[in-house]
Amino acid sequence: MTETQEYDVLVIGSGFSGIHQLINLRKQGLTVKILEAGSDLGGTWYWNRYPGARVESEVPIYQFSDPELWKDWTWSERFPGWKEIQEYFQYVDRKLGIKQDVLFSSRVVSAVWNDTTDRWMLTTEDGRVFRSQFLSLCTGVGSKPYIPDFKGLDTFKGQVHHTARWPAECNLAEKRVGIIGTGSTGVQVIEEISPIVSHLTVFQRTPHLALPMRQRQISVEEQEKQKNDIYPILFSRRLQTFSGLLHDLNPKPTMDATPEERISFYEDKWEKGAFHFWLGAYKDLFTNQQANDEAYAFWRKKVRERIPNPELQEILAPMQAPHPFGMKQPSLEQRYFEVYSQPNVTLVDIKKDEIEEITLNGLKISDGPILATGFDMVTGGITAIDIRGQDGIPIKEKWSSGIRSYLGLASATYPNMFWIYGPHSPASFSNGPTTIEFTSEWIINLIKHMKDNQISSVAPTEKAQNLYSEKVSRLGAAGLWLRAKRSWFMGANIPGKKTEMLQFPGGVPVYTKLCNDEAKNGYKGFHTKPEVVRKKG
Ligand code: NA7
Repeated sequence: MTETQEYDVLVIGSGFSGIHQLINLRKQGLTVKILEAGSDLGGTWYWNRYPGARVESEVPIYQFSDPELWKDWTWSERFPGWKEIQEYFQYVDRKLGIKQDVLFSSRVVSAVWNDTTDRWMLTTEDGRVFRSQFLSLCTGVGSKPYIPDFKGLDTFKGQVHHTARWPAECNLAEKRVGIIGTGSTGVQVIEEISPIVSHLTVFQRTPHLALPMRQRQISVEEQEKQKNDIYPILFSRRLQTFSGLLHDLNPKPTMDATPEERISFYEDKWEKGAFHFWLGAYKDLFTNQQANDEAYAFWRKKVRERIPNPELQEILAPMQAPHPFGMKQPSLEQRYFEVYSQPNVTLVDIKKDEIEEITLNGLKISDGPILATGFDMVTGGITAIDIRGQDGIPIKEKWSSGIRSYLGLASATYPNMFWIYGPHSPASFSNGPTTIEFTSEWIINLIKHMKDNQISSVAPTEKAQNLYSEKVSRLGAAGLWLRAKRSWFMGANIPGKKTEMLQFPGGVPVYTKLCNDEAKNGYKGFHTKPEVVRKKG
């Protein structure tokens, strides 16, 4: 029998969220341990090492804002790849000694709350037990890979790899490769491997309405100048825009602009690249079908210009939009639409004839398929753990009929449990580090408040939770989100998962105001239990 280890806070996951929690909770004099399933730091950047994996938020705002962590770090590109981001996490460790407080290869399988002692008890896959007053879920939005139930997959003789479980050694040169899935991941893999494989067959169910990345190298000199002049300004600007990026939505209704104005606006966004054409668009793109159609027509024209073959044009950028633009996550591409003109690439439109069975002959790929089929997004990392709160009901069961949260960071009956960059938070509608740093600091301030006021535990009230959860649903219903079939934004990519808005779609400033008001009002949306009650218990 191993001895139970006791901490003030147990954090699950060592990506941006977990590391931010560790660094800043330690500053409060609290004992903290991170339990991490992987064997190194990085979270999503540890797991997603498939060819071409690259962040879609740009530097410098895609990093920690603490000057200690940027003053002598330089990036090489506007959108760094996974290797460079992994190196960044090693740098953060060298600076602040992160790994000393992380237990790697420690997958948490259960977390059970004891309402008498006000402690969480966590158990890992290999049977180790840990106890803490606070539980911080930093499991990320895409930590549970989704593999569709393809008949014949388990008997398939070739190699099959899900992109988020990419093997360290995998040489695709001269191989005949197939890829299922053309989401953000699929786009990146396809671009990267198409020049090296002997043949690539892409199985597309839904065309991907990708946007130009406009990648570029960034020099040390450029970054040094920016560090002196504007880094702190850029980091604070992040909290003022809808998306936590540096650009913002345009409040003007699309159809109020003249056709010339509109085209010039779209051209400008297109040239800037990245998410400017999406999260810097006319705001009614998200709510008005006509406005959305205008944006799609521009996108289609731009993309078709890059595809000489009319048949391919119709599969990749159809006349009829596959779904409202931006209601499924648009990826950032570098040469995606040119790939299909290569002689070694075949595009198979499986829209009408979905792949049900993986067979060597059926797919006509001799060296096995890559599964870029996504994740049980946003909730999957949390519901994969058997988490039981005051009433003993697993969170997976509780959320089967819909996520219940207060402020996208806590849930009633699960005291002293918080999550970062997860369900009902702005999560992927925002630049990761923006929402992560804000939420992490907010949680730490609440813990500080509890310590200062001898509070042993807090949990959202049902009333506050209902109001907030209804707000997320209402904001979701006001958009065109539901018109996009199988979108992970709505949980609709996973068969059987409830279709609902998984993230807060109201923008970062609205979200942060709700959270800040709650703190200013003395955390009235939470039940509190004083220390003294716990001691008697
Ligand atoms: P996504 O965006 O969920 O994409 C998954 C892709 O896999 C998508 O093209 C799906 O087609 C396809 N898919 C899923 N199931 C099947 C079946 N059964 N048959 C054929 N094709 C299928 O996941 P990603 O990993 O690309 O991206 C996830 C997020 O991670 C991304 O948005 C970034 O924020 C980071 P569909 O569109 O459903 O027709």
